[in-house]
Amino acid sequence: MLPPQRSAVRRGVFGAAVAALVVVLAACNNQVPLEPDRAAPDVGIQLFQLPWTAIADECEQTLAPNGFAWVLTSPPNEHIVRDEWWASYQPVSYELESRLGTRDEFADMVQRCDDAGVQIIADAVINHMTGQDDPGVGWAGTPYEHYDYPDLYGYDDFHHCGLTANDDISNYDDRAQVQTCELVNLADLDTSRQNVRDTVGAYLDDLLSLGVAGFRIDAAKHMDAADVEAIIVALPEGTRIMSEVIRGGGEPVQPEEYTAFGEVFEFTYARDLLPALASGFVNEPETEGDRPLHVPADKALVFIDNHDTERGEADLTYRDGDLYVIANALMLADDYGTPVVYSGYAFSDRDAGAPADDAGRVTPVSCAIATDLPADDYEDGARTCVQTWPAIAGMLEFRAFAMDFPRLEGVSEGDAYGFERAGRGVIAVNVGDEATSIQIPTTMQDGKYCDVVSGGRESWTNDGCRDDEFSVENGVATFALAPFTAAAIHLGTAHR
Ligand code: LM2
Ligand code: CA
Repeated sequence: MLPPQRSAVRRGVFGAAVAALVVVLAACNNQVPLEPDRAAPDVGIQLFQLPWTAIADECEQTLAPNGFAWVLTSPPNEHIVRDEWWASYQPVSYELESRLGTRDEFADMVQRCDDAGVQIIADAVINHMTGQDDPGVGWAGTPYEHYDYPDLYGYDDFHHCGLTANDDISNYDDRAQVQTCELVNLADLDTSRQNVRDTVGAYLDDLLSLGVAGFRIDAAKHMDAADVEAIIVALPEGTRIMSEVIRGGGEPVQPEEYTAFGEVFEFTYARDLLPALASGFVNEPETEGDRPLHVPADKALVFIDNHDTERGEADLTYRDGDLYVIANALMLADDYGTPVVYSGYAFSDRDAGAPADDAGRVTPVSCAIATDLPADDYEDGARTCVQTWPAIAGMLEFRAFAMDFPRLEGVSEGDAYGFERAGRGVIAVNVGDEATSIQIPTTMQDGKYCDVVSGGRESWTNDGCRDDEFSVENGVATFALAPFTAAAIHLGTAHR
């Protein structure tokens, strides 16, 4: 027997020879290329309550390698001093000092992420200031009162709607209430005033000067779309705008009002998908033309959950392991909208902030060395590290190979479902609690393909598949699937 080192060398040489042979054979027989073109990355990820230094590390170590295009951060500006995560949503000033890091750390993160090819989208809380009735002092030391923020805003810069007893929104069927009364007592900025627009604009410009690519507009529904637009048009062209407009059936304020100047988060997407998955079936979406009750695909940001819905309406979250993976896989394989993956931390108390030091600074945690994910059980406060789940990275790879090719009609077989991205990849899921098999017609060449859900990114090695392998025979892809699993193959995982 050879000493281990030599045998490793031998295998290396042998492997390289086999790889070369495969390339030559493929070329001779005019078979599928092993490296078809990849589309430019488009998928974003929300890294909820993660400090700037940690996001910079993620950009370099996990996000860029796994093919993410951009990160949505939590709000970067000065906020009230409280332990709950939602302190971030009560602005005291626009100084870039928060429990997630300093201005310098934020600037350094933007730079490092940019260098790694990952853009930063900042969460912009511009509808309101704090919800505190008593005077206080913010995280960076700025004193404030409910309707008085030094050098920024005074009493007249806020709406005092006079439409409800305490000026709080109580009726979402009333446009004036939704946009000029207070959302849970948060002092509501009068964004029709030019000085308010200018002050907000100066804050956004400051973030742009540090290199951010754009903004999530928090609570956009609570601002007149014309006001948001007036703020946005003053920004440099190309600034990416993602308005958060929670669709409410029958409500007067609809997401469509906000698409003229940017993208919107389309809450309907998860609402269509998740309840069905959770009860064991998959809704075949309308794939001809626009999807009903959805904004046009090029305006839509789609997501399985976010920091609000994982504490509320989302039927599937990190807690649901397998089904959550299936939901994300279906989203990433889909041809509607731009997917936003969500990565937060485990919690049992909806208010609990991310783990922090004695001074209240949130603890930076790296996901680069996380393994065996998703975990069956996360301890409260543990980061879910969704960006490193092999299934997620594998599906981003699938998307890169398949996203520019049409989504074909789905196939259902019992609790299994799947579809092809024409000629480029096939995904199949089993949302039932029994093993099953499904056959999906495909124009992909006959042959063997490695699964990217179990095997992750680069699931094909010279030694074979890292995990599951599926075949296409006579134009049909066959997937034998364990309960609650997804599988996906694409041209880049072809081998023979
Ligand atoms: C959002 N989008 O429109 C954010 O995504 C969401 O997370 C924010 O709510 C909300 N809008 C305001 O920016 C969170 C959180 C609330 C929290 C607020 C303000 O979900 O629970 O409200 O941030 O921090 C908290 C208390 C609430 C209290 C309010 C004002 O839960 O009871 O109202 O602060 O002190 C009296
Ligand atoms: Ca408002």
